Amino acid sequence: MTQPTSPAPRPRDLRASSASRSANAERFTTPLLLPGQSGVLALLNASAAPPLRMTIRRRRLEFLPGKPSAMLVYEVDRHGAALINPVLVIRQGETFAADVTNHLDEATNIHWHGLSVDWQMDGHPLQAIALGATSSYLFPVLDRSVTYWYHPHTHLRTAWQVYHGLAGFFLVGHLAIEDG
Ligand SMILES: [Cu+2]
Repeated sequence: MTQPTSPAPRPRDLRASSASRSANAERFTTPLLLPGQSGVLALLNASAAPPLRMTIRRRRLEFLPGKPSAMLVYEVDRHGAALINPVLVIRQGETFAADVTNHLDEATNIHWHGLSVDWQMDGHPLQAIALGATSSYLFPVLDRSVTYWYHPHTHLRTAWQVYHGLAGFFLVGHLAIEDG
């Protein structure tokens, strides 16, 4: 009976991977984007609030230093700070209200993905916001606490507009932060 000739497996040599890990760490200079009080994905408490005044517009955003990207964004002004594609947080049972102005050079609208909303308030392609126009969205938040999202439902342009940035989170729940 022959013995196995191949050497027993050894613990993996970690030196190479730890060296490549540290090389990778040096390349990652852009911190992970987390929801904050302003900027991209800012948290916005929509509970017991007056109607949000939101614009849909073009913006150049610099996610990587020195490499600005041409984007389409949802934007809300909060005391002079721009909230870009804000994370909208509202308690179940409250009424969500937003006046949304389209500053793009094409029609768009907002669909409240996953929420139980009357079709006339839910960004049906027939309910487009014309160039320069403002549409008012108003609906009771009937759904349970889950992560939803919002995005355009523009006839033939939904994917293009989403790819270029039009998407945001809509959370049903309680936001335990002071957002002024
Ligand atoms: Cu959707």
